[in-house]
Amino acid sequence: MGSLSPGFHGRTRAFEGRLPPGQYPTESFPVLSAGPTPHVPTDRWSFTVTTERGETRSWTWDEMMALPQEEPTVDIHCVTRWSKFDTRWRGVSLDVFLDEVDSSSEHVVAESFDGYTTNLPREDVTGGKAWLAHAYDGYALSPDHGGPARLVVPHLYFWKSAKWIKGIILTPDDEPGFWESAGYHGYGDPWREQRYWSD
Ligand SMILES: Nc1nc2c(c(=O)[nH]1)N[C@H]1C(S)=C(S)[C@@H](COP(=O)(O)O)O[C@H]1N2
Ligand SMILES: [Mo]
Repeated sequence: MGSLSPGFHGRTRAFEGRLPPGQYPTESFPVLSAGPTPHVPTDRWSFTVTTERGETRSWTWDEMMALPQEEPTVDIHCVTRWSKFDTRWRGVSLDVFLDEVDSSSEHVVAESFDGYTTNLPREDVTGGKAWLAHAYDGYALSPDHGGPARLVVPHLYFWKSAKWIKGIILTPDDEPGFWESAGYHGYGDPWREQRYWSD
């Protein structure tokens, strides 16, 4: 106990109830990428929602930036056990995009420019719970952290927050993504410690 600074105790108390089991708080912002960082210029960027019937709706960068913008401040939790409190993003609620398509699918797969995929229930990316974010802490999102735009789904482990997102596919069935096919949990609730298949 003697090795902890007084500030640490104050901080711990302020964040009481906000640290999921098995996690530790960090001030830094680690970069976790399965492969090299793709560089996607915004003039060639687009975001596409595809329905189960193959119908698509796409937005260019400028069209996306003209949509209503939100500034969520949220806690994020990585399955490698770091949690970061009060991260500040700017972007568009996924509701805005999903409201534009006609689909009865209850699952989605997020697809990224690096080939990464991750599956989520539609319920978890609607109702004000998920954003397509293009700025972090007041600045354009850096390529390492998923710029020009990434998914932010703070209530699930951070691997669900696809960096360099290029689209969302609506699927009738749950289709495991990159990490979910490799042993990570299909849903990934940090509060229930759903890290691996066996959890
Ligand atoms: N496209 C893509 N998205 C990704 C990843 C990735 O490798 N590729 N890694 C995931 C993992 S495991 C985590 S923990 C977070 C890390 O985001 P950060 O690098 O901004 O901390 O991004 C997630 N999104
Ligand atoms: Mo991760």
